[in-house]
Amino acid sequence: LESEMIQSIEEQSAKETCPKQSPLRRGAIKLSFDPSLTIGQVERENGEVVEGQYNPSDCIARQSVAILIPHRNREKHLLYLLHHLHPFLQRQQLHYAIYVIHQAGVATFNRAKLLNVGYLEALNDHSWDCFVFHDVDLVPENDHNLYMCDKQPKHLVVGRNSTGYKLRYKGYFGGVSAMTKEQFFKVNGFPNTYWGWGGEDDDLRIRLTLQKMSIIRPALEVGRYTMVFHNRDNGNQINKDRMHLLRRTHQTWKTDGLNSCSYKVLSVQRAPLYINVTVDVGRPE
Ligand code: UD2
Ligand code: MN
Repeated sequence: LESEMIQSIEEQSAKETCPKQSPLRRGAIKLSFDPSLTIGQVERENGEVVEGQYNPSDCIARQSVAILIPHRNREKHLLYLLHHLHPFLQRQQLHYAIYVIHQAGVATFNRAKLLNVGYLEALNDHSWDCFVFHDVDLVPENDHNLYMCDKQPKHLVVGRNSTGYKLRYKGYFGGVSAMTKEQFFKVNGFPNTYWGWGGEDDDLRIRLTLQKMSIIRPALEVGRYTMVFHNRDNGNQINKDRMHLLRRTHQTWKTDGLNSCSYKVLSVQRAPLYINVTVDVGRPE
């Protein structure tokens, strides 16, 4: 037994950092969305994921990445995303965990605040290097699109099916984006004060520009996503204040963000494929 232990310790220390370019990647893949897919099936396909977390066994991952998904009432989209994202991330040889931040109650949805909560709560588990803020309905089509952080904040959705795979506008930062722990901390996170649809992604863009950061993106053919079709949700009506709020971001960012994010965690469930944080984020004042 002792020699076995020594051997396993030796193997561990002999483990090398994973290569810069994972040999497991496949490039563009054809996505399928089978309406009869079940969570049990996705769990069976991902036996190496433990409580939403995965660590490559044969090399040391270059980054530890927390994927944060704001969520309410989109169970089918979540299932499709888990089905595609787990193998996708494993092919990139990342140490990662998937967090679903579930807004409790029926008050107006607050995507940005949920993502702040996700950042703060995930850091209780591990000192993640990198955070990926991820819409539940966006599925990446090409695994060369790296879910890793860089010297500058990264916007991963260059184009998607529903908008002809073109960038919507120059400063666009919505859908899926990646920031290091330090970058996100430096901008004081997202604002907490955007209730309903729209504007919160532009606010984050303004925050990082104020800190002299700039957005980088993968190549057009790599940053491709399929958005699963949906209508506007109940409880996520358009935020009519957003233009007004965006004009004030340069004054408000310091006091509206991570440092003022008050919420109540109602439960943390460690399911096989994700960590579900159910949270009461309050309601608009
Ligand atoms: C765009 C952006 C999104 C966000 C939003 C405005 C893209 C690709 N995405 O998405 O990042 O900036 O505009 O707020 O540009 N959600 C729920 N339940 C709800 C409502 C929302 O889970 O009831 C979550 C879910 O993760 C969803 C995300 O919030 O993907 C954004 O909401 P959306 O999909 O309705 O908005 P969309 O597609 O216009
Ligand atoms: Mn959407």
